Amino acid sequence: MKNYLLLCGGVGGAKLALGFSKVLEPSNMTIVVNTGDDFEYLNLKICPDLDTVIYTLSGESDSLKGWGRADESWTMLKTLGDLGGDTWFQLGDKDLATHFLRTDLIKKGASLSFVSQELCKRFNVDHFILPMTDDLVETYVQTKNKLLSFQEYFVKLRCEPPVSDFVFKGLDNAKFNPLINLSSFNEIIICPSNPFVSINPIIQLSELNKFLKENSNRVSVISPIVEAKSLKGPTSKIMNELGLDVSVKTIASFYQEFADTLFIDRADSHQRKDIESLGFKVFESDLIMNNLESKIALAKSVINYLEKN
Ligand code: FO1
Repeated sequence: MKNYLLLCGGVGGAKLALGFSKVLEPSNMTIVVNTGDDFEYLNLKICPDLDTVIYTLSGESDSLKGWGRADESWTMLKTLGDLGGDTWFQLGDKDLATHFLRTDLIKKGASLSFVSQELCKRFNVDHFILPMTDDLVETYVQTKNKLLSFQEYFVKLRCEPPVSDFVFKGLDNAKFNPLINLSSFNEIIICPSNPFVSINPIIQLSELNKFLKENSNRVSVISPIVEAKSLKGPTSKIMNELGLDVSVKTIASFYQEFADTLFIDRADSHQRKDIESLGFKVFESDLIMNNLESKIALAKSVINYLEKN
């Protein structure tokens, strides 16, 4: 069995990561998660994508929303609102415990990698889930009049302002996660997460960026676009605003220097030739993951293909 490294954002990527975790042993896979969405809120260190992946693999995530915890209660949030506090970012009571624990460990000097491994242990997740870096990288969104912090754009303003660019503060000085030995992985899978805000901060980290460019024959992308629509979140809206065609071909162009295989949905079969002309090997599968079976089925089809090719 080959060794797989998954690059993952939040809700969309976590679905495929869950499928992979049901097929591969922990010794055969590691998940690297975007931390550009992390921020401080009410003096707590919040890591939405890491928590989404950990909750999803532990079976503790709210399956409807895709983020936060199942069977959540909202007493703190309601009380905070009653007292006139800020409630635009919804922190549930159970979820809060994670943020308290993480903030406390970090204040005591622990790295984000250490905290993530601790949380995995406490949530009984055996697979390795690590932040892309232990350094601070913060995603900002350039809108017409204002540079917005990512969560302000995503949650507070519900992705409404048109976007013209993204800024990843701290990226130039951030080191790719030192616990990850890139050369030990035969295959690198770019999950169907938002390429602009979830995957780009990861693949722009210089060590990983160089590795991917030099080893693009080991890198596969699972398209986040099916039939000109995002599988999850604002990917297609952002593509429109950036003047890009909402298609799997645009996804191929975006990743052209980093990857050599693109998994597309059967519904996008007609674009196969265009993508092959960009130098990609193309594999068609069912990319819509709306239940556990379809997540496992997609993971199996990706793994079966890559084990043979
Ligand atoms: N997403 C929302 O759309 N609204 C929220 O109020 C919200 C709260 C939240 C709290 C904890 C957490 O781990 C995630 C949360 N998310 C919320 C999701 C998150 O902000 C986004 O899904 C990601 O940052 C994008 O990947």
